[in-house]
Amino acid sequence: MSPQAGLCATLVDEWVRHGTTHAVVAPGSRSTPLALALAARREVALHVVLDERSAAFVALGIGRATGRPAVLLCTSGTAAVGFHAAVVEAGLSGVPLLVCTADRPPELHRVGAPQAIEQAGLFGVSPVWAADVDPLAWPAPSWRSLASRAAVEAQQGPVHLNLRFREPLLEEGGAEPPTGRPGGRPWHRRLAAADEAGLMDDLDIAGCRRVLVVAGDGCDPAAAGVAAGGAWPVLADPLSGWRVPGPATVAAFDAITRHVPAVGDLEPELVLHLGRPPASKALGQWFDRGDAVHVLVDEGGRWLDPARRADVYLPARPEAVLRAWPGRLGPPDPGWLTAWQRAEAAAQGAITKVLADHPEVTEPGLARDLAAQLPEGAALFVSSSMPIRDVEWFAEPRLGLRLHANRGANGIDGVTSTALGVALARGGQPTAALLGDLAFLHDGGGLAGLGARPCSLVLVVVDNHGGGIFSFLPQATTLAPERFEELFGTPQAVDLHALAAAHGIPSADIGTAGQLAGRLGEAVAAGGVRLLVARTDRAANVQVHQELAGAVGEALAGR
Ligand SMILES: Cc1ncc(C[n+]2csc(CCOP(=O)(O)OP(=O)(O)O)c2C)c(N)n1
Ligand SMILES: [Mg+2]
Repeated sequence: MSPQAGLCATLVDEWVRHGTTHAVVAPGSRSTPLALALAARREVALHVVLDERSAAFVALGIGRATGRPAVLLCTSGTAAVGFHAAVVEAGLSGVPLLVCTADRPPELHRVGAPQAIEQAGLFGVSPVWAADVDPLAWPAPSWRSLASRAAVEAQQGPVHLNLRFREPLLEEGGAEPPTGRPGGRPWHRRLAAADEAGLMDDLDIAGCRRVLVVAGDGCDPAAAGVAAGGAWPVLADPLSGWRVPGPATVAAFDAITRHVPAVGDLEPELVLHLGRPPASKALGQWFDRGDAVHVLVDEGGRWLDPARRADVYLPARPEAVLRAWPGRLGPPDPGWLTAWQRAEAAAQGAITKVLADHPEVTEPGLARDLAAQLPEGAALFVSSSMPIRDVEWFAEPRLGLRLHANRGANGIDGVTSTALGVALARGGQPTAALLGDLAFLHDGGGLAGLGARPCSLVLVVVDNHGGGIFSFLPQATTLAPERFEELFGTPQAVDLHALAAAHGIPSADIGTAGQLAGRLGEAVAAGGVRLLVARTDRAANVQVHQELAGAVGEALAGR
């Protein structure tokens, strides 16, 4: 199967599942793969119109009359420009329209190839959503999601898919699209909150008794009690504000889901993802192996689903769904919550035991202890890389701690400055930051004038002399050690105390795991800005993570 023929068959199949009934095609050669795929489906009425400007207005009229997007297709070059007037009108009127422009592949651009113009972004601000698609760059498992999202977004106005087709454009033989959702369902759907009741029947989830909640950034911390006291296990990312003590709270989900054979009784039928997904790869991979129905709830209706797994996007308040749905879905399996509670208890016990045997500072231990020992009412800003993972994976549930992290783009930049912003906004209330050494050095400019700021801020830097996260990647074991260090480990040997002193910021070492409480207490009591430095070793850090995972695995197997 050629990728582009397969992609086109998949696009059309998903669009048919979304109810597409009309396609308007302006003739041309580069658009052959999609034109043939459209012509192959009886469900789609095909209208061929020579002039692209007219074709686009015909499609606009169909969208106006039916409330559903017509597919509009042309070849590459000025043909695509001809669509522009109707796309502008569809954008301003909010008329559904699915605009597909065939394009030449990237290697034929800017070399004098015929009909090769810049088509990505051609329609400016008019499209509600756009994708520039090289079929070779999109793996087959992503095709249905791409098609489905285009159809969902096109309900609100014009969507532009720029499709970079390569020769041969005419493929022999049929192309099998990847399997779709059962029952002819589209891959994704976006529902209005009002459609929720229909959703239960449609997805056949009203009978689901093993419901799992994944709570991430985007939940309302004020509703933490609803989640923690509910009948469904809540895998609570600390950034959700819902990692509070309660019968339903599960904190050690990363460690638990690393051990698939040991967690068979924890398999959900339905997963509600509330807000942004956690960093845990183990959790995502575990979901990929299961066959649960996934529903993504986000108040802003954002597509926070990098795995393209969600059946349904529900633009609703997470806490509202958590209040309303248990009543609609019927009584949960009695053993369901208990199974997760046992797993959580076993995992937490194993983590505590392993860390108790490490009197030296470990990165997981530091994250766990810092989150536990900050005073009531404190805030903690956490930098990307291992600090946010260690807090997500090892911090225990507690009350009275607000977590913050720059997880929109996951940069390691601006960390001291963001922490300062958080601290300034909180007046004299204690704020701490858990930062990697490279992240701390990256924002060296953020130290300027910091000591004189009117706030209470304890900067805790994990100094593993470089990028510790990279030691967990295959690069660490595959590349020659010197090459790995040069490109990834990026060792640094800055005297962080001297750096702080140069800015007039008092500092101290955290020399052992047991010293954190004292140093933190002193720093918080002193107020102002302080630096605490904990030295760790990157190789030893990989080992302690492995030791923790192994211990949790054994504890789960012995439940
Ligand atoms: C602005 C920016 N540059 C580069 C990266 C890529 N990056 C991700 S983690 C990392 C290393 C971070 O090291 P450190 O802050 O010491 O944390 P550690 O990995 O040791 O936990 C880098 C360079 C990034 N995420 N953001
Ligand atoms: Mg580091």
